[in-house]
Amino acid sequence: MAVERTLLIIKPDAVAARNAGRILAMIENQGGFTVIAMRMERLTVDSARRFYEVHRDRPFYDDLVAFMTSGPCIPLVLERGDAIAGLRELIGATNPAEAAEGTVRALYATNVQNNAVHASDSPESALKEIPHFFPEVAVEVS
Ligand code: IDP
Ligand code: MG
Repeated sequence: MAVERTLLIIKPDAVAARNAGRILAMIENQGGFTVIAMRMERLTVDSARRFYEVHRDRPFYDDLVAFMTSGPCIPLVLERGDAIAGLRELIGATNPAEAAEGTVRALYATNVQNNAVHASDSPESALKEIPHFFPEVAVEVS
């Protein structure tokens, strides 16, 4: 199982609800991920639009950008064997109503938009998303 790096964002809803510490504890203790980089920042509209570029034609795009810029978020780079698929499993389905019991989104998401966290969905996404926030951090594990 290859050691990988992936991007997690603790979204503005989870930060505002003071769930960041609980989510990070799940990531470290239950998920076994190592934190490689972490910062708190409030996204600019330009940065959020570029980050979610793939969704620009979806009806929820403008609302998503407004939500993601509504307050500070916490982007992190995480490392583990099979990190990309493993983190997606730990966070659960996009819609908390469909998220498996015990997943981050089942526990901390409010609805399909305000769903507590983002995680890269593939190696191709991680390759773009890690440098979006952390250009100084290597994507590949050496
Ligand atoms: P993901 O975050 O599980 O990868 P995506 O389909 O890539 O889900 O959507 C990106 C983000 O856009 C979601 O995490 C959520 O915040 C928002 N979103 C997705 N689908 C909807 C929707 O149907 N209505 C409102 N917001 C949505
Ligand atoms: Mg996605």
